[in-house]
Amino acid sequence: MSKNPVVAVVGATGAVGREILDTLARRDFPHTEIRALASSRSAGTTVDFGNRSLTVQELTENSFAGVDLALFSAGGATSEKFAPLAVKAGCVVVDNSSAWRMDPTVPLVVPEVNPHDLEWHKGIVANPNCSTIQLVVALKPLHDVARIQRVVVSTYQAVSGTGQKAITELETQVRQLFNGQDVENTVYPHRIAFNCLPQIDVFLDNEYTKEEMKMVQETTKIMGDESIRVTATTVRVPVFYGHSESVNIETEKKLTSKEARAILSQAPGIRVYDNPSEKMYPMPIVAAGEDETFVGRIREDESIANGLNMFVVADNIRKGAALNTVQIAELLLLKDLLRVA
Ligand code: NAP
Ligand code: 3JN
Repeated sequence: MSKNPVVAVVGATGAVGREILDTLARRDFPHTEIRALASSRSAGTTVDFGNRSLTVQELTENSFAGVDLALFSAGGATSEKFAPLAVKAGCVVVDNSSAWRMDPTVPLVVPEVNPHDLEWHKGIVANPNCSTIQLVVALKPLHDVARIQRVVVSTYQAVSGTGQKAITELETQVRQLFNGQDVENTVYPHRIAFNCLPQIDVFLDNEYTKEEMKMVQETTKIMGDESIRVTATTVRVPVFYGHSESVNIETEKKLTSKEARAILSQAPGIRVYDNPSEKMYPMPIVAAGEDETFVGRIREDESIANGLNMFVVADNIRKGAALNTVQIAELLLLKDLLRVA
């Protein structure tokens, strides 16, 4: 496009929306104007954009007039209603919710993995679930060399994945416990402070949670390979920022841990952080506030012929949401795809 785009951030007051604004400013995203949109609850308040303040406007059906690019993070219901209106107004949408992810007409993109899928967008591009993003960033380079046949993943997910209310709930519960007060839980079904919850989102008919099935389905769509078998267990832990994953893979071709380390060291978006003798391995306190996906504890699975284990950690609000969204936007601009076909 000949001019810099007008950009709308939908859900600008939320945990992800604020990080999107910060990421746009930090990466100097070319723009003519940035519009901060949220519900009527926060209209008139301000949000930071670099060293400026933006006044939040209420999201309405007319919000997209003159907007070229809309970055949505206001939940699935808002995306379902407003993304098609934005596209109709001539805007390209990058959507953080699950509303469009499994729609076969919508590309689901992680720039390090399947940037080519952006070419066929029809106005909406979906950003995957945070747990899926960091998983596929680590899987893709290994798949390209050794073909992954099966993935077993268990997650340890930070409360920021649930949004601002959950961050406050963990802080409040820790304070209540230290002050000998009764602990209240409103966001999660049980206390999250000093606890682990093997439930993220609702349970489905197959006894998995919705978060687990998002990981299963999104992974094969992004990797473009339906033959990869994936099984997941997702767990909420009392961490503020940074999702961790214990990942076991079975490959067609044998990879030694040394070979895997070398492949991952060359891969985009990955920082191999793996020196056990120095007690160096990925942790949420290492990855929080960083852009890369950290991979460590790389070792051969001695129980099978061609298997590897690794521990993968990323900042769920950055690479898991805001950064991936902005990277998609950057590619759309670079490839001149900021137009509706
Ligand atoms: P959050 O902190 O609760 O923020 C929600 C945002 O959505 C706020 O800006 C809120 O505005 C806005 N909003 C809610 N209802 C709205 C409506 N009817 N119209 C306009 N704006 C509305 O949540 P979050 O953590 O930022 O997550 C937001 C969404 O992003 C999630 O629901 C999810 O779909 C997606 N997400 C994706 C990932 C991922 O894995 N990629 C991770 C986290 C979140 P007000 O301030 O006015 O209420
Ligand atoms: O719980 C997490 O760590 C990630 C949460 C993501 C999330 C939260 C509420 C609604 C999503 C998502 O992105 O899958 C959604 C949703 O849009 O379904």
